[in-house]
Amino acid sequence: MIKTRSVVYLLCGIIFCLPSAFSQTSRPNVVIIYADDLGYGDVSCYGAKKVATPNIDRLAKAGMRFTNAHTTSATCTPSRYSMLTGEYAWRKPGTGVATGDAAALILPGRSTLPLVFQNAGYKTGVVGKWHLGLGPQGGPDWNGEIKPSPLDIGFDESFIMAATGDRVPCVYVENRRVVNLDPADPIKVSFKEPIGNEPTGRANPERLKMKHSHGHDFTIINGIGRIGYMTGGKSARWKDEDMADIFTEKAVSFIEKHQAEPFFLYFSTQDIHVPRVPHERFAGKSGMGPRGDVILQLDWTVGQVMQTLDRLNLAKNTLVIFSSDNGPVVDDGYQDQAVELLNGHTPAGALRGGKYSAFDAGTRVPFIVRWPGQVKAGVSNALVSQIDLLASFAALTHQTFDATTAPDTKDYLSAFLGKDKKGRDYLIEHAGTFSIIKGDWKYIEPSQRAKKSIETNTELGNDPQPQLYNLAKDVGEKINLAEANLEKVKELQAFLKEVKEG
Ligand code: NG6
Ligand code: CA
Repeated sequence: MIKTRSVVYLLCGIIFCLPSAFSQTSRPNVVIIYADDLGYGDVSCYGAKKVATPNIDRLAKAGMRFTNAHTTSATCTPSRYSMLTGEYAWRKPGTGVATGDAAALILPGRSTLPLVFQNAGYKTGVVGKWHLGLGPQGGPDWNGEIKPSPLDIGFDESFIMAATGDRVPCVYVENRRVVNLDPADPIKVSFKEPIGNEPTGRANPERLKMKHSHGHDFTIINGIGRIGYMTGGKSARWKDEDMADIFTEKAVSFIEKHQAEPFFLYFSTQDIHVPRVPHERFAGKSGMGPRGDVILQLDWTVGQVMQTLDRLNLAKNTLVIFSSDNGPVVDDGYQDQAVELLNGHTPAGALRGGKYSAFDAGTRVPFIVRWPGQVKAGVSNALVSQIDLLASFAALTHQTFDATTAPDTKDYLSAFLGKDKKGRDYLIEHAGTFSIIKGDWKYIEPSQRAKKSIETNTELGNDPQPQLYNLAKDVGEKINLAEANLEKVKELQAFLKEVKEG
């Protein structure tokens, strides 16, 4: 009798608990804070000693810190393309680093990460760096309506810069329009030939407040030479020093505005990409020059988002991801003393290579997931890829997606939530050259490309010979074991071929 009664109580309990448990755990707010060019070793919770990132550390302390999380590519555009579409960028030609006037790379009519959330009834927003092209073939009309834009592929609201801080046009785009544009002073942009007669870094170096070390010698905007020519749009031009404040303010107001409904915010910071121009609150504060200062600024940004979630009582029901789009680079084209003032800091931690590299520092990045009550605090060594966020969040929010347009994303939700500590069986990295990680092994395909970038002083991981590393024993990829393990090389070669053709 007692037994029957307790079973009945138990069943009633389950039935009554279900709706609330279901809604709590299947519709959390989701915020992805996506840093630019932040290396595995650039934050203190990943071992940095020379620079402190207390807010990012606090996020890590309350959440799961991943040690083996990857972007799909060692540069921005392809990493973001893969994360937002669930398709490896290398399957689609033209997804390398995009120019500032590139046409939209992600077109309407396919599954996307924001669309998964939109279909699940979320309000969706993107703030910060886009770098996935805008407008039709031939590029966007900067002086008119910008379409396609993020609004056409799943975002309800958008406040972005088109490409990068170092590429023209140096203006913000809100939804379909350039912000503060004076129609009497139209914007023209060219990446091919000079337009207008504004000074350039090449012709007028005396006008620069930050000199270039390589490239970046076209139109000077705010005292900084950029990639590409721009004329007009004077009232719309950004001031680099204020950019972190402006993007953070937009991210915070998006959260405030949608606090009463589920929301998804893709907050893609311009920090710590070049040009590194901190606000005066951070300038000179790290002792490592602008590169260190913008790490402090990035940490402040993360703190502002966390404070907002606390203030609005949303922290508990918000899943926050913090990560980066590719590995670190020290000299990426400006003389900003990043090299001289590094002061023993190791942006890639114990990893080899960096941004642009087939070695692991190219794609292995900080990755933190915080979701109080749902994700235990700790460290996970699971092998995870940002490409799987689409399928995993579709699983979380009980949505389906079109696997023909998003063929490479897989549901690894339980790995992202820190429950499955193994993650993927294999993972593909791309830096022009392909690599595959499977179990403890990493294979880098033979490549005739340069072994080193002289400009950025990065080991690119290319070698005409096959490379095989045991990451469990040799995370720094120092000892090439290919010759002694030809069977393993063959196995991974065949497997990589299969994935490429699949
Ligand atoms: C390179 C730029 C580099 C950076 C990179 C893109 C030069 C010499 N170098 O071509 O400064 O802008 O493109 O970086 O122009 S990413 O993080 O957006 O992929
Ligand atoms: Ca980047």
